[in-house]
Amino acid sequence: LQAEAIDTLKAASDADAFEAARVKYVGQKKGALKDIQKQMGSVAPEDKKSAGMKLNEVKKAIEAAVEQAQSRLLGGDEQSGDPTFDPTLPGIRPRLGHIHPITQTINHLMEIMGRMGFEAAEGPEVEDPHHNFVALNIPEDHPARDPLDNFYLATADAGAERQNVEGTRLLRSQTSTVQIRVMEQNQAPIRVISLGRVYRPDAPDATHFPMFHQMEGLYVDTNVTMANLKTVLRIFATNYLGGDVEIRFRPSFFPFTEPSVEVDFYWDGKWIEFGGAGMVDPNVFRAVGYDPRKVSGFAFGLGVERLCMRRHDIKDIRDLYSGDMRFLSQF
Ligand code: FA5
Repeated sequence: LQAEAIDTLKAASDADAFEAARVKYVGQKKGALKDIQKQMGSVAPEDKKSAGMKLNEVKKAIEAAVEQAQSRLLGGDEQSGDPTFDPTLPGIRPRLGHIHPITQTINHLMEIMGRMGFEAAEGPEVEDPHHNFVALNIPEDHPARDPLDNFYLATADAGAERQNVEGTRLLRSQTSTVQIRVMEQNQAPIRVISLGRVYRPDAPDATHFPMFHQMEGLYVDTNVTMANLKTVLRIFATNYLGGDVEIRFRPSFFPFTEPSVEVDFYWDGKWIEFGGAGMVDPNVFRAVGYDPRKVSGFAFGLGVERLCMRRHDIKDIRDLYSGDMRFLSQF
């Protein structure tokens, strides 16, 4: 058997002949060696040892011949084990991932604001009512605190969401939380932005999503005015959206700014709101231990998705979170 197997393997002139010989002699199911191995059970006990040694010898010799034939026919070690590998076929190009359009937008916004001297600050996405509401001058009975408008975490005190019960936590509904955290830990002057995720149980449509991103800005110093706020937002908008972008400020209300405005850009025949802003309310300064007679400041919170959509002409916010490669690979 040994001589026959070695001759056949040596004679194999192509991959098919080699494969047939390999199966015939060393195949795991019906190979000749397997057959002999099965018969070992019927060998007389006194002959078992020598028969076993002989079988091993034959097996090694044939396996060596298989390897030789394989590297002769298939050209080397890297293909061993896969005789069907064809090194002449073109390879499959691996698909490289890339940065998500919202992350690209965040990086771009940070760069623009960085040039105006704003440093990046961060805060947690799981917040307490103090930072999300109380210190922002949002009282307990304010509709913004409604459990239907927020993602409260299930805590031991279910139903106690509206009170300032110790341990109550929610997914932050705005990045204004970071204003409080920054002022708690730093003295004026302050010039920061904070970019991150916020969560609201809003029904998804073309301009709303339950998870989105905001860019918060906070500027605190002496003698800061509304003119400073409007100038910074105009410079920002023309830098990010282009010199011909039209923006407008509308009077509005936020508990944590006074006066307050909403900011719109003009897009496809319509005014679209992209953020809120205003002069920091004296109550907010008091909540963080600042003296509102000595400092003044402005704050703004802009929707990152809406900015990204306007710049890249994306008509539906849901495309950004569909995970559809046909959409994402365009960025
Ligand atoms: C706020 O969240 C205020 N914290 C903004 C602010 C900060 C005002 C500092 C004053 C001072 P508002 O709820 O309007 O405001 O949200 C701000 C922006 O977030 C909106 O203009 C919009 O661009 C974006 N936005 C709001 N809800 C959604 C949503 N569901 N999906 C996508 N973007 C949203």
